[in-house]
Amino acid sequence: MSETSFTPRVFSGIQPSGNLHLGNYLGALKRFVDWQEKDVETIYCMVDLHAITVWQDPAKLRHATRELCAGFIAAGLDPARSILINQSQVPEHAQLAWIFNCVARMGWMQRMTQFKDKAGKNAQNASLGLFAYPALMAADILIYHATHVPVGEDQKQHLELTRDIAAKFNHDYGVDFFPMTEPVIEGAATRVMSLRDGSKKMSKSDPSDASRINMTDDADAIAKKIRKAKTDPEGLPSEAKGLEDRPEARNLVEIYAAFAEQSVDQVLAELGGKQFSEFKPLLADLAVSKLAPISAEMSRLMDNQDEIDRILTRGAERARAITAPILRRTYDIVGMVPPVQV
Ligand code: AQP
Repeated sequence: MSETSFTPRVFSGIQPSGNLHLGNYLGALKRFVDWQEKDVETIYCMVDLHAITVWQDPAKLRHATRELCAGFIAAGLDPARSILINQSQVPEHAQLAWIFNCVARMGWMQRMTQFKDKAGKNAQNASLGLFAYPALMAADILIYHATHVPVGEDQKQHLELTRDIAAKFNHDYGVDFFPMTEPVIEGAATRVMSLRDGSKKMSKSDPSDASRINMTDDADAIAKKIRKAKTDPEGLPSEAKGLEDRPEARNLVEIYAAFAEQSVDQVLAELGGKQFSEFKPLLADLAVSKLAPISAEMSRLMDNQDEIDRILTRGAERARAITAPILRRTYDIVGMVPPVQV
């Protein structure tokens, strides 16, 4: 295990907290598939230990974890080419997280905007796990010595903290053991916004179902949500700067661009001048053509949950071949006595 050069390796995860949505798909899942197609090792995780930082009904959590695995596969992840894992089945994530809890500083955590957003006004009543979330996320990534992490824009701050934790660990112990991971935030829709309010990101926990397109929505529901999406009275501009200060309009154009694999400028060169009454049906058709097959495949896969459980068990075995030696070496660096044969 080299401590100075790191082989490219991709890791990322999604919480199985239900309502997997278009933002998760365009910002994360679709990018995961792109990386799988490159000549690099890819590891993707259903981060159930993160999900329980806020209350989860146990039966719903189990269902959401299997459904998320079905979503990964339906979107194009191949368990033979990518390692697909359920975080709690690979105990080294939580073990390294404890070490990182002792490396990260309280002040760093207090600056995390996601904690402030999720804890809201009642931060004293938030779980300790929600506060420590970014240290577990750093462990998820660094237990694989992952070099690249594809995520949506909202995770940028957590990835900067991952680098801070790696740098402090390396510095405190005088080693070059953990890599400086690169966040990979790319594509036309790195921050998909709510369909009801262009100033809020599309989110699993938004109480309004109309605010998001769920990956389990059928064609009718997708088309209806796009038809009802908030817009402004103007039509589409012919270039991107015409979308400034028009968050709802920008959001719909970016979603279109991401599905069409075009830039926003390319979309506007073609469709600029159209009214939203003309654009929305085009967007709905495109979204349905991309999402309906994924949703159908998810429900087919959910009919065979034993197979999903086998995929996750095999994934965990493959993952632990990577994580166990990295944890062992971390413990050695920190000064823990290794077990011996008795
Ligand atoms: N709106 C979004 N646009 C682009 N990317 C997004 N991601 C999430 N929302 C958007 C990306 O999806 C990946 C997994 O996210 P997560 O489930 O781990 O957590 P999250 O970011 O907290 O997702 P939500 O939907 O916002 O959940 P709640 O409502 O529970 O907070 C990440 O790569 C994320 O960037």
